[in-house]
Amino acid sequence: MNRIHHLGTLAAAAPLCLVSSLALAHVTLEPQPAAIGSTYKAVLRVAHGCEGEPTLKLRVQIPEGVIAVKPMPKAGWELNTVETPYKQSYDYHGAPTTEGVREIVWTGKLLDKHYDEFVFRAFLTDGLKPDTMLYFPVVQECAGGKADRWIEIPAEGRKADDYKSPAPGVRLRPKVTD
Ligand SMILES: [Cu+2]
Repeated sequence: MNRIHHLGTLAAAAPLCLVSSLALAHVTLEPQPAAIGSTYKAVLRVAHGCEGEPTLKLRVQIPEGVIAVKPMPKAGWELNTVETPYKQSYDYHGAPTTEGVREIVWTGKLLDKHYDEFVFRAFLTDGLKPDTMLYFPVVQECAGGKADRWIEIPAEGRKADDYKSPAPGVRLRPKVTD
């Protein structure tokens, strides 16, 4: 995962990342991988704005099967959540859980020349499939009405690198049993 970020940065005027194969240059998630049946501390990394414009809002969609989501408040950023019922009831440490955060919205300002991280924690329920990628689509809204929609979910057998605006994802590993 040790790839060079944005070779294109030196080519200043060009819209960055449009044809980049450098997945880490977009909005990405770490750490990797994450174990099913555990609480995952997700760190969303925002590497740049939209074609040079500062980021003003980050909207993160929580996929089904990911519950008990709690975003970490961030100094200088307004934090909102959208809470709706899940498609089914999930077991969360023995308690049936039927609703929770499905979308996180941070509103603030991040210049294109800066880097920042947005954190939330989430429980990865047993029904998720090991050895697959779990995607969290993100919409990045920027100044000047610009936006980057990191919502492309790679098809089976393809990688984030194959797409222009891949959703950030985390590889799932099997539940740890003892
Ligand atoms: Cu990028």
